[in-house]
Amino acid sequence: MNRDGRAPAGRALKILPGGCPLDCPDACSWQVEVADGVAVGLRGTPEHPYTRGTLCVKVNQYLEHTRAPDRLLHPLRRTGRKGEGRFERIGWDEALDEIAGRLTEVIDRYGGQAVWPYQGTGNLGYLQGLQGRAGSRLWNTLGASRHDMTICSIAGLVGTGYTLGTSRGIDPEDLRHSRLILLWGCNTLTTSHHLWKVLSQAQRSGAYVVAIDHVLTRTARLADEHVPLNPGTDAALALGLLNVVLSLGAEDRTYLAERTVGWPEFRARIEQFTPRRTAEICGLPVETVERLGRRLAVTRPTGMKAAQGIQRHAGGGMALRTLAALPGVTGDWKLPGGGLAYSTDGYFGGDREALFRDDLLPGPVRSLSMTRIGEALTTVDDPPVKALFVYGANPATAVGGQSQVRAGLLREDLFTVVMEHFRTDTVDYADIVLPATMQTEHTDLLDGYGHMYITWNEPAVAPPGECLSTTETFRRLAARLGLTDPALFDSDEDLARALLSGGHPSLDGIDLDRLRREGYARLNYPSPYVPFADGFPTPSGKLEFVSATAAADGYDPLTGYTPPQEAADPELARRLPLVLISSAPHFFLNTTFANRQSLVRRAGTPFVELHPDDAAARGLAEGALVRIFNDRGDFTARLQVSDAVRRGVARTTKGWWSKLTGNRAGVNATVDERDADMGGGAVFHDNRVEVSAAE
Ligand SMILES: Nc1nc2c(c(=O)[nH]1)N[C@H]1C(S)=C(S)[C@@H](COP(=O)(O)OP(=O)(O)OC[C@H]3O[C@@H](n4cnc5c(=O)[nH]c(N)nc54)[C@H](O)[C@@H]3O)O[C@H]1N2
Ligand SMILES: Nc1nc2c(c(=O)[nH]1)N[C@H]1C(S)=C(S)[C@@H](COP(=O)(O)OP(=O)(O)OC[C@H]3O[C@@H](n4cnc5c(=O)[nH]c(N)nc54)[C@H](O)[C@@H]3O)O[C@H]1N2
Ligand code: SF4
Ligand SMILES: [Mo]
Repeated sequence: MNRDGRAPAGRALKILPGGCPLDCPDACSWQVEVADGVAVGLRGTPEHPYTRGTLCVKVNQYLEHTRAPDRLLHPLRRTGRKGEGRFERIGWDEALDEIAGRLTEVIDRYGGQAVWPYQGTGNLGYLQGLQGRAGSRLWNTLGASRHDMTICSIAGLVGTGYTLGTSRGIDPEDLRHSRLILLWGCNTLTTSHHLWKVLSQAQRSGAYVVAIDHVLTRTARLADEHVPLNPGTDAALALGLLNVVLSLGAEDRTYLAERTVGWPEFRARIEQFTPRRTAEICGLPVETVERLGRRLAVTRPTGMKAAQGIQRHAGGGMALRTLAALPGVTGDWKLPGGGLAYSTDGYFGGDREALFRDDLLPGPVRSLSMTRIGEALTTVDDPPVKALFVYGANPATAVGGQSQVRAGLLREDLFTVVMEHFRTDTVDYADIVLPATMQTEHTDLLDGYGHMYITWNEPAVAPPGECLSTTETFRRLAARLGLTDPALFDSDEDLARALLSGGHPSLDGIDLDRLRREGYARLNYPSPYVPFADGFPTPSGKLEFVSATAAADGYDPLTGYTPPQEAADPELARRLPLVLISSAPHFFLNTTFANRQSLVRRAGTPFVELHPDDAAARGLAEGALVRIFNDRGDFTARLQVSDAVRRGVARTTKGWWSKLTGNRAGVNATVDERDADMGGGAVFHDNRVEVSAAE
């Protein structure tokens, strides 16, 4: 790459390698075409085996997004009241002086832990974003509170960990070898469409694809079968399918004897999930459970994909723990294309600790949960959070318990800095706003949680206005704070080299020079790759149906089914009959792009989708303005009536900024801040509501 070519107009055209930093498992490799210092073209890298030359409907417009008229280009200081979004332009010197002064005051009076670096998923890069915990060296030096990343995939990471000893499953590309593919609540065509190419290739060569989702999604429409189960009942379905497998004697006895722990106990549990009981829990015809169970019993290899959507409830961690156990019974873990693909995060053996530098911490510090920001800002006082540094995140929109979140952000005594690209809902609550670079303007190194490649992102153009990268902002802030540890001033390339030089075998032969030259590299794993051929990284070295680690953490030692809390509560259902699912929007990435007019036009207005029977029971017609509410809060949306959703389920999407839709609040006003069963995960889909006509 980095080739010099000829632009059609005869101008010199440079092509620079990069990659998409957004929170998407596909982690696309891209090429930026630059002419006269201006990015004139962006495309998916044609020869990249996973990107295959395409980006997506959202990121195809990324260059326009970098040049959008509403882009933040200068530091700002608040002039109005918090939440009003009135600011004046200031210079970087003034901004850094004020931040350094306020941080010093807070730390002197309340200690470092009164500072909360609140980093979200806006950028997943190792240098500028979440994977490298950008800024961690500075926050460690100051002894700031640790930010606990609970919002997305943590419950499943913990759950799969009990069974497998790791959350790493199979290489999603290996699903092309599967004969039966179970998609557990993955709307692949929306949330990771490059995987669909792998799945459709398998389908064309005869694989049977099953979409398990209470919504007939775009993906479910293209599957061979759609299984619309009750929300939060996946683990019960998995156990019911295994019950059928056992009744046919199709379990892999050799694998069970040699490679697993706790089979007699797990077998007894599976026996409790008869097809009839399973069908009742899942709200499915008993024939569906039996038919799919028979198919599972006779089809090797069976590959499964589960993502984040299915774990956002009170039994979400357990659901993933049990899904990871299923291929241990069928023996699929030993076959290419068999097993569970959850996350490939963790295959990259980069030396993350060399970036984080936790050795710089002055002592132990507390952790604050990303999803409990409302509670933390309004109730914690040991010490209280006095300075909040938000970057790559939009908590005013993205987090549950929205009214409490906003009450916390309104606190006059809270000093809030937001580093951003655009004036999000959260920016309106900032004291100081800092303009951040976008992906074509800074250096970064990325991996992906849905494939086995790493990517180098070369800055292609100069940042517009006064935008600064995250790394540079923290270097300057460290200097302004009078800190002198050289670790705080490492260049981006120093950081990248430190990350790549840990000596992990996944990186043999991959160094910075090669990455720069080639743009991306596949990590050193064979393809196809059977991950646990040499054993499982559990304490026993085997797949653990019974886990002493889980028991020590206070969980059922045996994997099984934990029902959702609100969704499975019949008492609550009388008053709030609908389970609200707010899944991924097709045209936004979380709340990113919800200000991009061309995408907003295609996304339409905020909607809620109900089954025709549920709409009729409430006297509501298509297009009606409705109020969706529970005891926590409410929001308004346009009604869509469709039998694509199950009775008893209401569907909307995450993403919309309330200020741009003219709404006081969004879906997260109805969502609870409480934790899922494992890892402090979020419960976005364990949320009962009622819907009525809006006044
Ligand atoms: N276009 C787009 N792509 C995205 C994102 C985005 O916002 N927009 N977000 C990105 C991020 S941050 C993430 S974490 C991933 C999420 O990726 P996914 O997990 O694929 O996305 P979701 O839409 O959250 O959930 C997928 C499906 O799960 C279903 N579902 C919800 N609860 C359950 C359940 O209990 N059981 C079953 N079987 N199904 C259930 C929903 O109806 C939905 O169709 O996507 C990433 N990709
Ligand atoms: N109701 C409901 N809510 C949900 C979910 C759901 O399923 N339902 N899903 C949840 C999930 S899975 C996730 S991951 C979270 C996501 O929630 P957040 O982590 O808060 O992510 P975003 O909302 O996309 O906001 C990211 C912001 O980072 C900014 N940004 C991007 N790159 C950079 C950068 O390099 N530097 C700086 N300074 N800023 C940058 C973007 O402009 C954007 O405003 O939302 C969660 N919220
Ligand atoms: S959002 Fe996902 S599919 Fe789109 S360009 Fe980024 S990594 Fe690729
Ligand atoms: Mo996420």
